[in-house]
Formats: sequence, structure tokens, C-alpha cells
Amino acid sequence: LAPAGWFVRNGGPRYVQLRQRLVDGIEAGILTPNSSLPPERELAEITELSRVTVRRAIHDLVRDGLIEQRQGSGSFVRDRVGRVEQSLSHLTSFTEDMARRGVQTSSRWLERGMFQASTDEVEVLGLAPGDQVSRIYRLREADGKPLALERATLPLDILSNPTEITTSLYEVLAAAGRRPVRAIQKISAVNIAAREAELLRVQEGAAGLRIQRISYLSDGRIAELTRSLYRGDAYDFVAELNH
Ligand code: 16G
Repeated sequence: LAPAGWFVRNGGPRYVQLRQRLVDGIEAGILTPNSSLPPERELAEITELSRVTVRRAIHDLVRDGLIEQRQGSGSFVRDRVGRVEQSLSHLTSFTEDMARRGVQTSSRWLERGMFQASTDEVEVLGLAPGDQVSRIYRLREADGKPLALERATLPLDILSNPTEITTSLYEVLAAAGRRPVRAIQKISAVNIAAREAELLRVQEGAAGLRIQRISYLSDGRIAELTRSLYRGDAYDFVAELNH
């Protein structure tokens, strides 16, 4: 929130400009979910606007569900995603899981291309040493909130052109008749290291869940080896148990 000066003369009412400024900050992830806004008086000082103007902008953001007021403790950026309750009984994709909740997904690409398989990938995917694989590594976000880092490795006969993936991996696989139908998933507890914590916007050392998914096509071939890091403060995994 830069002080006055950023207001555009004839750029419309000032409360609208302030409102937009706050929306931009939320969308860009500068104002993160659950973070508090400065008190109205301070906001007025910083922006050199009147308290009435500040109050009006905040009022609109509360109405639009971007900000919530908590009794006695002020205004906070609303966490619209909250904790995600994720079933472990269905083989679904991140995009599908979020679409079902009416939440928009986005990805920040960290790596996408063809690489020589590591010894570990050679072993898990049953490849020959020196074989190439498709690899996609991305930060997965829901409503702009980073939830997980996912690194997927696929044999070239499953995915030959990783740059084809712009949104959903499973959607592209399904379109090619290679949608995984079964998977083995392993979940382990970890403390999130500095580099990953920065991407996930959590404190270094925060609780995380390391998840490995190996998925299979209906003909038994391995489709994917995905190693992910999920935020521990954002996920509850739920499985149904029968006796
Ligand atoms: C899920 C899967 C991941 C898969 C991805 C595809 C876990 C825990 N989850 O996030 O293995 O690659 O969905 O999502 O591994 P997409 O179709 O939205 O790209």
C-alpha cells in the first residue's frame, strides 16, 4: 500500500481505487489468506485517505467475501479455500478436486520438459538406464493460495510432449485414452525445507505431507510417478474403512 500519489486523478472514486488496490494485493498473493489488515486509522494514515473512504473500501470487500471482520481483532484476508478435505477412495486430479468445490486452480511452472530418467525413476517406472522421461514440476494453487508442489514423471510412451500440459495433466492423458485408473499412494510426514516453504508461503519447518502416487493404466502399464509436497495446514485426507 503505497502512500498517496498512486491515486489516479479522474481515476474514479478513491474508495474504488483503494478497493481495487487491495483486490490486486490479494490476487497477487501479497496479502495472504488469514493475514490481518492494518486498523482503519492506520490504513487511512498510510494511504492518506479519510477514514470514511477506507471504511467504504473495506465494507465492499467484506460484502464481496474477500475480507472478513473478526470480533475484537480486526479485518483479515478471508481464506476461501480453508482446509481441504480430500477423499483417498477415488483416483482424481487436483483440477477435478478443486472444480468440484467451485474453486479456480492455477499452476506456477517450475519445470516442464524431457529429461534423462534418474536411477530411481528408472527403477520405479521400469525403464532402461539412459531413457528419457517427461517431467512436470509445478506449484499448485487454489484461488491463488499455494497448496502443493507436485513433480510428475511420465514415461514417453504415456506423455511424449510435456509442454502440451498447460492446465490439467489428467485431462490431456484422458484425451489421449491414457487416463490412469488405479494408483498406489503413500503419505509421509515431513518438515518443509526453506526453499519449498517459500514457494508454499509457509514458515520453514512447517508441517508438510510428502505424497507419492504411482498410477496405472487399465492395461497395467505405469502412467505416472508423482512426488508431491502438500501443506499440512491445508489438507485432511479421509479414507473409508470397512471390516
Ligand atoms: C493430483 C495427484 C497427482 C496428479 C495430479 C494431476 C497426488 C497426491 N495427486 O494432484 O498425482 O499428477 O492430480 O492433476 O499425487 P491435474 O490433472 O490437475 O494436472
